[in-house]
Amino acid sequence: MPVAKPESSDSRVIAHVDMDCFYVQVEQRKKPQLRGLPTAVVQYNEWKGGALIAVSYEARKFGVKRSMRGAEAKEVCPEIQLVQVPVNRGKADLNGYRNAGSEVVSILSRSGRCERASIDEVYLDLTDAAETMLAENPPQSLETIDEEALKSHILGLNYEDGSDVKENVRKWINRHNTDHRDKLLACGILIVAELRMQVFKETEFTCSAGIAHNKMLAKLASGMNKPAQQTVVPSASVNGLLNTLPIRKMKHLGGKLGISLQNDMGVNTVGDLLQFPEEKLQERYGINTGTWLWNIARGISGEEVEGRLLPKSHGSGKTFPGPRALKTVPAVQHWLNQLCEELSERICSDLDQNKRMAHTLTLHARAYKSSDSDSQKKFPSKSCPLRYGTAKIQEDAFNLFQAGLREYVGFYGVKTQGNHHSGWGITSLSVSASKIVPIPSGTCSIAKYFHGQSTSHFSSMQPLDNFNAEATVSLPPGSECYPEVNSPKAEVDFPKEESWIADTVPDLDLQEQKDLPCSLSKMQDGFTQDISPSLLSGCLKQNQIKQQRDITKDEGRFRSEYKGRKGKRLKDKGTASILELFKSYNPNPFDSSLSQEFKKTAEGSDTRLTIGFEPKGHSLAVGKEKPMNSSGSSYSRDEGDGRREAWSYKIDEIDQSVVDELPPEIQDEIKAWVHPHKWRPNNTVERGCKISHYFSPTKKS
Ligand code: DCP
Repeated sequence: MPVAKPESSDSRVIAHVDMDCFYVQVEQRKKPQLRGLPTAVVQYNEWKGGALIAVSYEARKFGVKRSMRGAEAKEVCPEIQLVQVPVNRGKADLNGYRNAGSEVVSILSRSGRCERASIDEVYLDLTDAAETMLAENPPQSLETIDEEALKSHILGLNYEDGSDVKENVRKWINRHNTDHRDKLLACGILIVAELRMQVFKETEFTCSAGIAHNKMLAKLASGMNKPAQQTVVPSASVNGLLNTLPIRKMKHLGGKLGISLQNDMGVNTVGDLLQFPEEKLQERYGINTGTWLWNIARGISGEEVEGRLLPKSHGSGKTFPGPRALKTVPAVQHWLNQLCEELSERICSDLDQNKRMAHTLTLHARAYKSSDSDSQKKFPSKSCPLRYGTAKIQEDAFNLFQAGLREYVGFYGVKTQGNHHSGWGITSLSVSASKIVPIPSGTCSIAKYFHGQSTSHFSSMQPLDNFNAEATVSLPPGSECYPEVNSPKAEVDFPKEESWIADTVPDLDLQEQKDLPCSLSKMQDGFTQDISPSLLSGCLKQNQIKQQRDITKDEGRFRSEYKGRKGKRLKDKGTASILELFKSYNPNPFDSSLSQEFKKTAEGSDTRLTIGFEPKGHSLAVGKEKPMNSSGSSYSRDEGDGRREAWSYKIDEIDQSVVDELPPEIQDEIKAWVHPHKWRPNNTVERGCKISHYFSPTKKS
């Protein structure tokens, strides 16, 4: 829970933009004949016409609600148009909605810092734009104010005295005798109205918005007047808004904390919190939460708009309610394969388009045991380092599942059940890729020279002990109504978003921080440890590019060289390039005892990286491993003793310029070893110089 920074919050201009009945609008754009008709989008499901997941405002007038099934909706509104969510691999395919959300984000992000909060919600920090407008082009100087801005709802403005509402809004926007903050909000009104019109013009989608001095208030306001309207919260109206607001409606207060406030403190509305001094709230709920509660009661929130246009993680899931529960391991594997295929596609396209790499694969499941008194036991979520490539993800996810199942039913239960029903059933499955970070530019510049060949990934030999238990996911109540776990809000696409998402999916960031082995967490803090080789391997495979494997000899060499060696401690954890990392280690790169190899060994607190050049085999090799004992003093390549990875590249396959990026003394050594004709006369790079070049589906190997 963020601790508020009151001083920074009250002169900002923040907007929360929320698309109206989003999936319906996407479907109506595809089929314009549906526009204006009562319409709902239903999940793929034969039972009672499927679950409604989005309902148009025309249908809402008839009493159609999201909690209904298609058949019920038909009862209250016989003319309702039910549109099925697109289906792929036997599950809902949300790509069309995701892409439509991205279209909107790209428009909104033009005018200020933009945070994509869910598939159809965005926060904008418009402070700079508003300040500039106020300085250069204040509302009073404008000849006309657009109708869309005049339709704004300004909390606290009297709309009931019979006077011309739009005229009152115009006066409010044009006020001279007001403070700087309200003047900024007036500019915000004009900017947001303009943005919403632009979104409509370019995408045909309508959206609603809240405009306030912080994210919390903007979010509360955006839902107050829908569809296609905007609501403004001047600071003078904050108390009025919060006084009567039910406490459970506040972000973070929909769960246990909200219940405790109601039951233990008698707090039913946000305004009720005002009676408690900060110390009292701190005493009861701890320093941070106590301060946070004290602040929100006053409408104070220092939460920043993050400046993030892309999701923090990707997820793919499916539920199997009632009789559709999966009862055999092969059935689970079949569905896991489908989910992993989708996940793999998405992370590869993220890599291709955004140059971002995911680092953690997590499996969540819900299960029941029919014959067990311990039926409350949750299926443990599991995670492991993510390897690129559909087959690898499928293999790892299946291993994670088996590890989870062993824990859930006990080893004996898994062994004996085979293809037969043994009293357990899986009612939901999902896989997610998280810890997504941009590829550091230095590493990218190295990666581009590797041609995707000769990769080997030892981590496929990871023992199951390396998988980490996580808190079990709890799906939202009524998830039967939403058979696909991977609805954008239920999945982990945008895990930072609202309370019910937090209730639905564990906060992977926090969980993983806690549960990952420390070596991995530390490496992820400092640098991307697994950049080009496994990455190239996975995505090139995805794109049907032929891979070669010829590493065996070099692996063997690295295995023996790793053993017992000790490097220097990693000092600069923020190093972006893998070469930078190497440069910061081992001032004496040559180890005479290594004969015709040179090595650079980097040791983090418990992870070692080694780069080597093997002249006879004309190969460059990169290795990484984890210590076998907790003291970190002994490194081993024996199976089961930790995690290790190594890659090797034939020198013919490496562009000269990759060597040019190595430390000078190493360059000299390599060049002396390598046959001169292997090098071109200058440093030109033959192939495309962007990493995306290597993942383009049309590229030939
Ligand atoms: N969604 C879903 N399952 C849910 C909730 C939502 O699949 N349980 C999807 C369908 C929605 C989209 O996410 O169209 C956005 O959800 P919102 O809660 O923002 O609702 P809408 O945009 O549909 O309507 P509103 O205009 O009330 O925001």
